[in-house]
Amino acid sequence: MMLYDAAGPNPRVVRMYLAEKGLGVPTHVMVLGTGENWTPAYLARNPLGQVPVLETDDGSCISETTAICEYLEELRPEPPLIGRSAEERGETRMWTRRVDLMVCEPVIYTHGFSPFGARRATKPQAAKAMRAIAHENLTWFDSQLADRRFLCGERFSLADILLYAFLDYGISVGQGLSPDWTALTAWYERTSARPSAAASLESRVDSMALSGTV
Ligand SMILES: N[C@@H](CCC(=O)N[C@@H](CS)C(=O)NCC(=O)O)C(=O)O
Repeated sequence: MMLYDAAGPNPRVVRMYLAEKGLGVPTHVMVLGTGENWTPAYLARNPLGQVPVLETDDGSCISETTAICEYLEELRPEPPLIGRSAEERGETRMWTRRVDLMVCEPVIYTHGFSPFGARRATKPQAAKAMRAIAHENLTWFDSQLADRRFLCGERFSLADILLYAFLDYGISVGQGLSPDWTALTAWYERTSARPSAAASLESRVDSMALSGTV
């Protein structure tokens, strides 16, 4: 098994997920923008040239962040980050999908440039609108978190990891937390206090390349 990792919020989701599980996976850290992710060898792993990619022991390549986490969850269900029952899994996937569509997509475009080099489609003229959409959607998440500890109630899940990685990324590119978002800010602080938040920081990428235990 090999994780193709790099800077950016999507790979961070996988690192944070692995840290929550206490799992190590052999990791190849790529430097986006140098062209390493656009070589024929890498495009054979993911024709979109994006990270993360998880290459499994039989040579299959899984890309798309949440699909990688779903795959790992099947191999190592404990501690559960998607759910123990069909109902819990349904609830986690509902929130994960909402975060993906309502937060990840607008947040990634809010700064109007690509930190990953020229290939990633960016629309500087859309940045302002994307920032407004992200703000509106995060205001809705703030309202939803008013009466719960995590997105799935008491249960910390993949949906929280996804939201956290993209909020933190947003903060790093100037889309900070609004002072009006008291519930979301409390949730952010709760999640930041988890060891997996620090363990998944980019400065810690090398230490994630542990001996494979999956
Ligand atoms: N939908 C993909 C998005 C992956 C993605 O955009 N990854 C960024 C890093 S956060 C990347 O590889 N960018 C390089 C590029 O687009 O050329 C996922 O869920 O994994």
